[in-house]
Formats: sequence, C-alpha cells, structure tokens
Amino acid sequence: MADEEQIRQIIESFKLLFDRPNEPLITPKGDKKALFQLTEKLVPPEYSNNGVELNDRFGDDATERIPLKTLDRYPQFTVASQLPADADFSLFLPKHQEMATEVIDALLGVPENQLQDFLSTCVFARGNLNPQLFNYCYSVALMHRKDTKNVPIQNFAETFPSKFMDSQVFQQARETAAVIPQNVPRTPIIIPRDYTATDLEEEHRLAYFREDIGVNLHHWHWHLVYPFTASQRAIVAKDRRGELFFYMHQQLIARYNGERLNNSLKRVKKFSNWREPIPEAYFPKLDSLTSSRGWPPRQANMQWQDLNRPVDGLNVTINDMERWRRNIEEAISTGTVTNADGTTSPLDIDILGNMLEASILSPNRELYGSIHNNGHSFSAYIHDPTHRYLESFGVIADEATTMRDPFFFRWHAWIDDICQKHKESSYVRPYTRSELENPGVSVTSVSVETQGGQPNTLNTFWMSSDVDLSRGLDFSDRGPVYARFTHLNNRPFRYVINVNNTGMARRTTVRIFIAPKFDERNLAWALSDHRKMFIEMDRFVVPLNAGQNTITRLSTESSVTIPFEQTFRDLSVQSNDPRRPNLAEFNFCGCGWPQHMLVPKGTEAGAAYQLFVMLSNYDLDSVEQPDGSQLSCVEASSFCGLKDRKYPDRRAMGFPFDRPSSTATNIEDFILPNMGLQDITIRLSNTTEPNPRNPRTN
Ligand code: CUO
Repeated sequence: MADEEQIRQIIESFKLLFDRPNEPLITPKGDKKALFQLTEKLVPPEYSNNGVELNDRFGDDATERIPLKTLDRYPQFTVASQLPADADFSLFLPKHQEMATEVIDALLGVPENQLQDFLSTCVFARGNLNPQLFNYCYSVALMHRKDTKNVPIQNFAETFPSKFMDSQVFQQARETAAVIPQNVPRTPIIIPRDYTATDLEEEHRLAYFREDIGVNLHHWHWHLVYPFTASQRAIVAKDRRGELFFYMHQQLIARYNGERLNNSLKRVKKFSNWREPIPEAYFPKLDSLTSSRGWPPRQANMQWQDLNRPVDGLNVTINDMERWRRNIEEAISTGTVTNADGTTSPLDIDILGNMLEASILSPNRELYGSIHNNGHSFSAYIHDPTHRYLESFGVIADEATTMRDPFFFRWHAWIDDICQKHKESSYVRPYTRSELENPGVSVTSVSVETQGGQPNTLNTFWMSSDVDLSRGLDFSDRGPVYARFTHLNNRPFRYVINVNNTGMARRTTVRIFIAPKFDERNLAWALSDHRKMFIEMDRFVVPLNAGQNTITRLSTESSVTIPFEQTFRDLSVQSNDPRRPNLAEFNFCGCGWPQHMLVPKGTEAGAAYQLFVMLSNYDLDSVEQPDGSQLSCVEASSFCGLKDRKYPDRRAMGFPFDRPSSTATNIEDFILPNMGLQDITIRLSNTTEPNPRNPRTN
C-alpha cells in the first residue's frame, strides 16, 4: 500500500513540473505550495551561488516538501543547453530539432520504473533547459514512457497562455493577482473578440476560427502525439502517420474553406509560386512570456527569401525548395519513389506525407528534402531571413500559434494540393462499385434533429468561457486568475438514419460528412471539387439487424472531437471526475478536434449544406488489432488514431471522398443504396451566452 501511496505522490510531483514554466523550481509549486528540495546539482546554473539556500528558505512557506534522489550521473545536454532560457522554441528549426532529440533521448534513457531517478533527471533538465524546450520534451517523454503514462499532460493554454491570447491580458492578470486576495472572487479579464484586426481586412472574418484557443490546442497536441523526429524510430513510426499528417491537415483546409464560404470569401488560394509576394499580412498581438518580446508581425506583400541563419541551423534557398518540389512531383507523376539506397518503391499517401513533412520516415531526405517544415520557416523568417536584426520567428513557426496566421492555410492548401495530385494520378485508381457498395443494405432516410429546433437544421451561437491563467502566470501571487474569451459553439443534435438490411445481421461502419451545397458563386459543385469540401463529422461501427434498423447517434459522441472539458479542463478538477478517461488516453486523445468547433459557423440567414451518410461494408473496413484488445480512445480516433494500436479503419483516410470518382460528376450521382444525402441548414444565432461551467459569472 505504501508503494501505491508513494507512486501517487510521485505522480503529483511530475504534474508540478508543468507549473509556472518560467519560474525556477527554487520556489514552491502548485496550489498547495509544494517545494522540491533541490541539491546543488539541481539548482539552475544562474542560481549556483545561493540556489540551495533560497530553496531552503522557501521551505518555511511550503506545505509539503518533495525530496529528490541524488543521482550518480546527470545528462549532458551538450546541444540543448545552448538554447537561451529566454529564446522561443520551434520544432521546425533543425537546430531546435537536434536539441529536442537530445533531451528526449535522455529522458527516455532513464530505465522504466525508476521513477525517482526519472524525477531527478527531469528536475535537472527543467533547471538547465529553456522552458519551452523542456515542456515539449517532457510532454513527449511522459506520453511515450510506460511508467509515466498516467501523468496528465497539462493544458498547454494554461501553461503558456501567452501563445493563445492577447498580450494585454497579462498586465491585467498580474494586477489582479497582486491586488485581489485569493479568497475574494476575481472578476475574469475579458479578451475582446476582435483584437488582431478590423473588418477593413477581409481575412479578419475568419479570426474566430484561426485564433480559436481550442483549434490551436488541437494542432499543438496533434504534433505532440505525432513527432516527426526522434532517435527512437518507434516514437515517429506510428501506424499510417504520414497519411494522418495528410488527412488531419486536409480536413483543416476543408473546414477552413467551408468557413470562408460562410463568410462570403472564396476558397483559400494555395501558395504555389514561391517567388511571389504574399498579400496577407498578420499582426498577432501576442507577447512571449518566455522572451518578453512580442511575436514579429508580417507586413503585406512580403516575399520569401533565402534563409541563412546559422543560429537556427538554417541554410536553405528557394532553389532548394524548388528542386525538392520537382523531385516530389516526379515521384507523383511516375508513381515511384527513389529510396536513399537507390532502390525504388511505389508511392503511396503514407510515404508522400512523410516525404513532404518531412519526417525521419521520409524515404530519401537528400532527394525530397524537407519542404513542409522549411515552408513554415521561410514564412516565419520573412522579416529577418539572415538574422541581421536578431529577430525571432513569426507565429507560423510554432505549432501552438501557427494556425492564427492566414498564410498557414495558403501554405497547407499547397501541401494538400500536392497530396491531391497523387490521389488524382493514374497510380491511384478510383473506387470500384464493389468497394463503395454494401450489398443488401439500403439507407431509406437520414436526418439531423436538434431538441426543440427545426428539422434538419444545425444551430450555432457564440459562447464566452473562462480559462485559468494562474499556472502560466510566472512570478505573481497564486490563486486562479481567469481570462474570458468568446468562441463559436453548437447546440447538441443527433443523427437519425433509417436502414433496411435484406441480408443477415452484421456490422457496418457509419461514415458521416457534411459540405456546403454550393460553391462561392452559388452554383452546384462539380464532384471533383466538392469531394474536397466534405468534412468528417463522425465515424463509428454499429451492428445491423436483419430488416429495418434505426440508428441514432449524438453529436457529442463524435469520433472526430473531444469534449470541451477535455480541451480546456483544469487538471486539478479532472482528477476528481469519475467519468474521466484513463489518463494515458486523455493525453493521447487530447489531439481530437474541439467539440465546440464541430459544426461550421453557418450564417444568420441559414447556410445550405448537405449531409452525407454512408454505411460501408465492414468486411472491407475492419482492422485486426495486434493483440485483439478492446479499442480505447475511440472518441478522437479520426484525427488521433489509437494509442499503441493500428488506425481503426482499413480504408484510406477520408474514404470515400479521398479519391476522384470515375463515373459521378456530382454528389447526387455518387449516391448508392447504402448512402444517404440530405439537405440541411446551418443557422447562426448571433448572440453570446455565458458558459454554464464558468467558475464565477460576473
Ligand atoms: Cu501542422 Cu504545417 O503541419 O503545421
């Protein structure tokens, strides 16, 4: 029993390493003021004179002391310690990747089940490394070590709130923390809805999507679960990760394009001529609490320039990019990849995703380069390509902030287009009827229902929710300090699908998508474009009885999303929730799409959408899991996959819309008996409601 109690305590200690990332561990951590007892070796170098003494003095104030094991050996961090404590960190930079690899190796190198050793190693790492670098490597290590998978990874928006909201909030937050005692209710600080631009800038119509905290958390978390580099290959080589890189980002573009149409804008224009000026400007209005500097903006009409920044390990030209691009285009047009050893293999979407990104699984980094990551860097250093002004990168180089920038979508629209060229090539054949149909199964009707609402109508509205900044509010008094932000939300609804099964009882996969009914000119779509606009709403397996069946499914059960509480939840609250998922799943599935963004905004007048439902042949869908165990984390499996398992659907991601059709020219022609199509309306109620979960509504 003592052992269990010890393990519980040590897990609590691991959680505290996330707290107040810019503050050294010399001071107490967490709401309960727990103090790590530092030895000389464990105090940060800049406190080497007096760190132990200071740490000891804080002991008078602490409610709990955490003893730390003294180790014979601590990691070296030869490369990683070169990143100054006040620098920003980006995985897109080769130098930073090298640093992260070194740290992750060291953290994973501590033998499993030596938790005291691991804790001391992490405390040492936290004291000696840049806080953002530490946070990333520590999160990856917790997620991939078997003995720490029950340590919850802290909500990144709480740890590094400055990456998610207007910098003006923080001065007010410090004032609140200093002036208002913890036992007096603190009024939330309001984050205005329109703080990055005005309506003079038409791109600003999409700010609610690009700057959504949950959307950015999703993207950060996805890349945390799917790193593209590590010296332990298994961390990167997750089942179909290259294809998932394509699919998750394809869905981001499809969702973004749908939102653009709802805001009377055309689909995003892919960035394909890399020498042309970029008309989209972006002024992020974020400060970094790590560097105490603002994130650099991008003026309108700037251009990519060759990058030569030795400090970041970056020396890459637009010519390099164009050469890699030609090689990738050739791989697509010949359907063949040349591997690093000179052999060839057939190209598939999984390889293409890894080639483009490029992850360490890329078959030939020399030939195909690193286009996607460098594209982020070219855009992020547009203002200082040679480090002449000692400037850091723009928001587009940080996975937690990149989606705020309109140019992110132009860049990823190009990445997506390259993947679509492969899907449209003669090496990927269109689906045959037998792959699409499900003999004996016919869908007789599909609909969506909202309680008390009109039939086949989805309802969206605005909501104001509170997020606690105190865990990321370094060097200030404790107690929660809330910021209140406004975000899109949707009323829960359900799908009702009537099916006639003339065959035997069996299973089927239900695949649900929606797309705008008309294009930007208000004309019906050609299927070749329409298929790229369908966003996945849900995918699940159900038993079908012989005869009539009615399948109902709640929108809150979607396998694309995670609940609002999981996107935002304060982890101290979470540990008391009996319905909480097992924590390893919580960490892994955190990359799901936020529930509050499941339904596109629509319009006040009502936007015309089409609901598409397919009941596919389960014999072609099912996946043998290696140990036959029950699936876990199904709630977010569409974008996250399953932890330590195969992706739970044998079909290509995005099926049946991932490939062009050889026969149908519009969606109506595409429909087979096992599919259903229904016109629906998405109506926005342009009012803001307070979130009933807000701790205090003032
Ligand atoms: Cu997710 Cu470009 O890959 O940001």
